[in-house]
Amino acid sequence: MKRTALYAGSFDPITNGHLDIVERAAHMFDSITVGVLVNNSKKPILTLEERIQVVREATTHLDNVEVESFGGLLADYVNRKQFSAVIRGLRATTDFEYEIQMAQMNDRLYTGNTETIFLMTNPKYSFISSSLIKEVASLGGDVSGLLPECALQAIQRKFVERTE
Ligand code: COD
Repeated sequence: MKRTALYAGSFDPITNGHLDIVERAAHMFDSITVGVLVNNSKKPILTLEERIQVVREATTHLDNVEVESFGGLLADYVNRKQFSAVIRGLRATTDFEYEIQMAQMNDRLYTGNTETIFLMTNPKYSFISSSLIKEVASLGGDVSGLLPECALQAIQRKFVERTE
């Protein structure tokens, strides 16, 4: 049986921390689907299409990674596609508290044998978050090296559009 995994998130934008998790998960599974959340209460700066496009561009070097969008309950999407696992990244104990709640709630909702797998962040990416990158970039700070080049360009375009 093929081992398939979902890595879901807002990816607004994808960062090098996210990408590191995708690359490591790609070694562990036959295929990884990066699921980009459609309805986002976090009010994303990038449109859904832009987030998908940027994730696709950032993962072109990975043969077994595909990118899709999903809306509604993550568990419904997982049950429909029958993923073997859902991958999550852990940066700190604060992530853990939120993540374990989500994992346990989802576990009640999964109809198959899907497992949630946590990968610890690479220490060099542990301080990176999409929201901090956006805050620093919006105030003119240098965030290069923290996210893929295509993602950097996408958010920089947004900030330029906003000031025009
Ligand atoms: N290093 C390692 N991992 C990282 C880093 C980093 N620097 N930054 C982020 N990550 C990890 C996160 O911990 C997370 O696992 C993943 O990458 C994605 O991160 P985000 O921030 O882009 O995405 P989230 O956490 O906002 O995504 C949340 C979901 C989309 C999974 C969640 O909102 C969801 O499931 N929504 C659907 C509705 C639903 O089912 N709700 C009920 C949940 S029980």
